[in-house]
Amino acid sequence: QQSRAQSVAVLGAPFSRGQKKRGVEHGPKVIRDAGLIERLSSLDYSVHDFGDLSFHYPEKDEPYMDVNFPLSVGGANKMLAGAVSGAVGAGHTVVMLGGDHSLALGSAAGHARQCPDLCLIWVDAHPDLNTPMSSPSGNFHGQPVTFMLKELQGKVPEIRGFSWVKPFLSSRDLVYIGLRDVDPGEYQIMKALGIQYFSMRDIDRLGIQRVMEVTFDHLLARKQRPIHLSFDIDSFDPSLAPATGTPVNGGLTYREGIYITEEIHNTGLLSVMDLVEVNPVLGNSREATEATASLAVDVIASCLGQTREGAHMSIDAIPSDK
Ligand code: NNH
Ligand code: MN
Ligand code: MN
Ligand code: MN
Repeated sequence: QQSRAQSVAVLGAPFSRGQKKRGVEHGPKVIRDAGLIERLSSLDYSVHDFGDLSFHYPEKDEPYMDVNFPLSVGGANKMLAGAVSGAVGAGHTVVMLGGDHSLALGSAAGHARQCPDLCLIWVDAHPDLNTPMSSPSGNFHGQPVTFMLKELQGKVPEIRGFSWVKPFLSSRDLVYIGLRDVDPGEYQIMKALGIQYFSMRDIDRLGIQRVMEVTFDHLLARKQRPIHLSFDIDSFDPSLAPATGTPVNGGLTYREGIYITEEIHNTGLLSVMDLVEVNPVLGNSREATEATASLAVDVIASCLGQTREGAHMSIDAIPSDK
């Protein structure tokens, strides 16, 4: 049942206009500098590093309702969608390095072009389910899921830069894990659509093992399908991932985070993953930044089969002195 794809494509998306803090555009660089490519190569994948996309920005990009930089965000995501779709189509398992979480829209939309039956696991302190009317911040990184959901079609305004976006996901094909900072408009949508979610409180009650079991029952019991994992580093406790834009206390432990990713790997169905919101400028020290980047590498490696038991290593024979 381990249908391991032999090749991984790494795609950097140095984009930060989905929020207001500078620095998150350096995420791809610091995650690479923390040894990502070497780690993936050691897991017997052939690793194709596609480098970083280069985005161009319109000179004038006025806010539209509660969406800042609509043309930049729409354009970057459109370009990313093409790149992800191409890489999945070429047979790669894709690792998208953000950048801020607005990029999940393009990443998942591109994935859906190749795999219309994908399901989405969103690991985050936040559901990123605000609308251009409900966003408290005007930051699109708090809104990308809204634009994916078929049930919300017609409920969100048309925005310049977003005409290419067609909702592609049913709310029943989405599970949230790690939530602990939910805005009123987001809560309303989660409840109205009956979205399956596991808040940090749910993880406290059920344990992470049960959470993953119910997650896969919910998404995969009816049929096996490709998984899109969108992993926001702020799902972790800020003591582990300090270098991020909107840290929230009481997050995932290291072991909970790694258990989530190990279980996702074990399904054999991971097709595309996003690792977003690593912002090296926001670590209080070099150590804090490096710890966050190195955590990101651990998450990605674990998604791709690194185990805590050594089972990912291949050995020919027990060394002997003969
Ligand atoms: N919910 C807030 C907003 O809409 C914060 C979102 N920030 C995130 N999301 N980092 O994952 O702006
Ligand atoms: Mn997020
Ligand atoms: Mn978040
Ligand atoms: Mn494996």
